[in-house]
Amino acid sequence: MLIKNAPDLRYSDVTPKGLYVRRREFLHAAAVAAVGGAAALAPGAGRLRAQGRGAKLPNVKKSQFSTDEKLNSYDDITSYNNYYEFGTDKDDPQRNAHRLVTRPWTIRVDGMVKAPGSYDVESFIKPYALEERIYRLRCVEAWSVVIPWIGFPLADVIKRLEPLPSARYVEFTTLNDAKQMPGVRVPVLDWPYIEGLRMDEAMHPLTILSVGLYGEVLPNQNGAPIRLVVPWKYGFKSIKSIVRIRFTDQQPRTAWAVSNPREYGFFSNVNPTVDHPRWSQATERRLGEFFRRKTLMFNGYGDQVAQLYSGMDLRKFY
Ligand SMILES: Nc1nc2c(c(=O)[nH]1)N[C@H]1C(S)=C(S)[C@@H](COP(=O)(O)O)O[C@H]1N2
Ligand SMILES: [Mo]
Repeated sequence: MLIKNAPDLRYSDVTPKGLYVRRREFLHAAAVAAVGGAAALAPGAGRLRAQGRGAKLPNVKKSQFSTDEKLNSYDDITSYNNYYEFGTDKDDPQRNAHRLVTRPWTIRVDGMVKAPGSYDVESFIKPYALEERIYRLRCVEAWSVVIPWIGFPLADVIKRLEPLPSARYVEFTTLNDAKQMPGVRVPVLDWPYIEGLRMDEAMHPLTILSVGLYGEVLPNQNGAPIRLVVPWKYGFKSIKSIVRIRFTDQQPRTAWAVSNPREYGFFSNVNPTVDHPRWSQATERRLGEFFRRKTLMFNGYGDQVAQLYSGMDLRKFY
């Protein structure tokens, strides 16, 4: 039996939650490092989190659009990330994203829209009721995760902003600040990170802007304070830490398609029958699982979204 110190207080009674969670992880990480070997390299294996967990988000409704698949753990979702502004290794975002200052945060809305202007993120999100949306996310690199996002439909935002009838696409831009984001000093992409959707894709009820996950404010490594989530497309369409939303009649020049047009198209719908030039897209590894799974057309959301692409050759428009 453990001999307790007097007074009989647990560490958690006297320490802010963020600190003791980190201390526990530090002890766990130290133990894993001492054991060494493969365990230390497994995704999410007790790596140090850059930050404590976020503030709880109140009044979150459940959604009929959620999958009932097993969720990935908070640790998987926040320690194995792609966010190249903070480095290209999967654990760079969780180590570096604490440098991002997410309040105050301004979102510029411009282009073909009735209500252009700059909005503080707090007032930008205020009109919308928060929902939990449990979605699969399929990275183009053939791994996937199930994430309990919190957010609201992008369609509601677009209706409120009132794009002009001439607007056919929405373009999104991520912050580009070398002082906070060490990765943008490296020319892996033509910064800033830009993504875009056709207007009907942006208005689809599955498309959301997310401000949280697992009941809490979005961790920086997952794209705080606000990011896009488009569950039937490869993960790179789901752009993080948005500072600009632009309505346009031209197809946006998205960062990945500009950097390598042969490998990354504008549409980027999950499609197990169209391989990436350097690897197969037929199967994927769900984080935390050993055996590979078959990748599903439109990431399993075909019943809801296939009609958006009727008559389009999805080999040509990849
Ligand atoms: N600004 C920005 N957004 C981004 C990325 C990025 O590097 N920069 N990576 C994308 C990729 S490739 C994926 S798979 C998802 C990963 O989201 P997650 O880390 O929240 O799981 O974010 C996407 N959004
Ligand atoms: Mo990705």
